Amino acid sequence: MALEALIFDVDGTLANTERDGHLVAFNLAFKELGLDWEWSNKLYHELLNVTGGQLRIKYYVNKYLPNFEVPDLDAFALKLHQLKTKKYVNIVEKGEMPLRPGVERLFNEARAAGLRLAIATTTTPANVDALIINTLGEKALDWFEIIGAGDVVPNLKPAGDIYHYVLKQMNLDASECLAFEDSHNGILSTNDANIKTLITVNEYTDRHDFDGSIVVLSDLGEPENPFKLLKGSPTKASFVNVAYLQELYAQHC
Ligand code: XBP
Ligand code: MG
Repeated sequence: MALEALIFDVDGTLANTERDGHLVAFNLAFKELGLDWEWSNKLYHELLNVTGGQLRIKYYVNKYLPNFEVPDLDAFALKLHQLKTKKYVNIVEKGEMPLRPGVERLFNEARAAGLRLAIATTTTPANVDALIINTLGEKALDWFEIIGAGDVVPNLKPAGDIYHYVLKQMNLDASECLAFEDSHNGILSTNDANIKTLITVNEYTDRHDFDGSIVVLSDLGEPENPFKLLKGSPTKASFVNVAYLQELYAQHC
């Protein structure tokens, strides 16, 4: 077997979308619907354990607002979430959501090396398209053979469904791929699909359990801005490039 493809999570992995995008968008949507809810960054740390915006809203209502009355919580969460998606896309369209260090470079190097690229995320498809278009340009949508997103599968992460779906669509075995994740729910999902995984942490996930990962890094790094190795064997690499991925693949796959 050889390394054929790289599969990327989106939120927290490609960009810091949670703090600067999703959280802001949720609060804007609450305000516009006249709700007096405001999620703090501290509360959002907890709410992020629930993947998927609609499920997150319902978890919040059930846990924190037991007296909140609404005829149909599912319908309410759906409407609120649709507004939140619009707000999120607006934020991304303003160009306020840069990619994390090394992401664009690695996409380019991987494509040049003939590696196949895909995305596996629980976020809403419109969010992924907006992020890619506004950071890399419309053409970059074609860089990804499959953009597996949202409820295209029955169970969101931590279930492995989205990774199984992407592998099937690409006709690849898990052993031919590496995945990139940032969270405990993400590694549970790739573990379920048996895909070896690199982690880049962020402020919400730096204390998460990443059991099963092959390496945990601060970020992908750049030649002049090395990553910090948080877990895994030190090598000469100071930023993630195709040579480093091949080295990790040879060691772990
Ligand atoms: C991302 C999520 C998403 C976003 C919100 O998880 O959990 O729910 O927070 O997106 P991952 P939506 O990075 O593991 O894919 O509101 O569109 O669901
Ligand atoms: Mg993520």
